[in-house]
Amino acid sequence: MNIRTLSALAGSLAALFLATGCGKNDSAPAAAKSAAAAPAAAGSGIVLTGNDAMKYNLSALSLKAGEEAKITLRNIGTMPKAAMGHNLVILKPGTDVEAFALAAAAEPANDYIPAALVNQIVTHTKMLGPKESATLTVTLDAGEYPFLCTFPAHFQVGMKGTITVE
Ligand SMILES: [Cu+2]
Repeated sequence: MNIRTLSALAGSLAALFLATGCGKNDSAPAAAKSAAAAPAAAGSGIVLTGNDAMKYNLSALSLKAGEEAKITLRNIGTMPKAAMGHNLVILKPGTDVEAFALAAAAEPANDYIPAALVNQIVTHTKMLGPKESATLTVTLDAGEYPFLCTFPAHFQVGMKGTITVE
């Protein structure tokens, strides 16, 4: 069944429900859910999501010092990458995050990674579009590591947090 058939089917189902006044229409959401669930299988570990409201689902992460960990970022939004991309940039302890975010926002040609400040980065994902995901594998020493999304204004709206490693 192709997309056109599906949407035609969804359309006629919606028309049917409108006509009959029946409010139960779980067929279309079920299809959407199974499509969105696919990236969840991207390995174990911490799953961080970013959405169209410029929010991560988590702001405080905890890891054990010296232990390898996987952190996956999933963009669960639907807006185009050019308008609502998300990344995950982990910075070294003590970094001036605000200054970093400002410098990053000025470098769209570099995927919003500030070339002059790469020495402040532990690791980072690429900028992700809707339904994309990326996994970082890290082994960190004890400390407080700031993280953020460097898409313009997202840090200022709250796409930031701290990884506490003990
Ligand atoms: Cu973002």
